[in-house]
Amino acid sequence: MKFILRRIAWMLLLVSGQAAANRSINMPVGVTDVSHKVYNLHMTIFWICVAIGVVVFGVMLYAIVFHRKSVGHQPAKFHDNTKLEVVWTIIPFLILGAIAFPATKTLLQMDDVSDSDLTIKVTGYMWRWHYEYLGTGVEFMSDLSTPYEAIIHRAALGKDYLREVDNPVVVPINKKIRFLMTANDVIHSWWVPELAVKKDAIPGFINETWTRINEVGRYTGQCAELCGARHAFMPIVVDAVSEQDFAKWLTEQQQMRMPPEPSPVNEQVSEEPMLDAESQAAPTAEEPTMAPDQVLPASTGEVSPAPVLDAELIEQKSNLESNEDLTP
Ligand SMILES: [Cu+2]
Repeated sequence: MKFILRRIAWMLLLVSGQAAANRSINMPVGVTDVSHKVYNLHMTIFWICVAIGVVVFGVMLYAIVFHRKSVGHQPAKFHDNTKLEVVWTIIPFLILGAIAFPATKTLLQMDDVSDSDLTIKVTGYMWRWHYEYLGTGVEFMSDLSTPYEAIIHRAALGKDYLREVDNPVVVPINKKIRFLMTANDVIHSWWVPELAVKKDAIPGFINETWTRINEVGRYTGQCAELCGARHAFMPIVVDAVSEQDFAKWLTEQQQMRMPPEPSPVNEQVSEEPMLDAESQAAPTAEEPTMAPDQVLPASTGEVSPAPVLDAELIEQKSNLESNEDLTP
């Protein structure tokens, strides 16, 4: 008996020692207030589970060892013991209540996207991410930048193997950043553990989430929804920078995207309206095609039907009226 107990004690010591030495087996504490709360919640519930485990298995082991039949114990008879049944219903209920209260509070905070300073629309593609900084004109694709030779192990693996992209998402620290998540083909999931953000990107739906990063740094993540052959090759890189650096970066990006000055030659040629995919996709401010309340999709993510223009309505109405004239 002593031998078994000593073995269990050694195993527990070993596991806890390893956990302390290598914290990476646990979830990261993260760099946002919400991530700290999520981590603390996780640890609280973990220790509650440990305590329950120790008590339950302790009682079981004690009963098995000291009340075994071979030492002459008779089984106790406590069928239909109301007191006991009430106690073992109330105790788990109280424990669950104690867990549910802080958990719900944190979940509600994670869900509150109001009063954001910046909104970034994130679209998942097979197999890359697209970022659009709403209202700034800045948008870009973010692709894996690990060389193909490294992926097929014909070149040395870099420090950020499969964790590097050509265009990272740049965000300011200490600002509430709202993310609108959607996808263009299949379901993806935008997951950056250190921001405690993991949200599904679903075609035809818009999910919302937010973050406020406390520390400057580079935070990496990956797609967390099995989305096809190159699911493992669509990493996420978030560069959190100071507010000044972000303003500088944004201005640079905007200048890069400025349309070239129209030359006289171009003006003569471009009499016919240009119909490229982009100009069709993004209506300009001069040609509103949406009613003001339809500019932002509802949080249910349903796509609003295309609004009917006044001219079309008038035409439909006159058609109806002329049909009515023809009916006998
Ligand atoms: Cu994906």
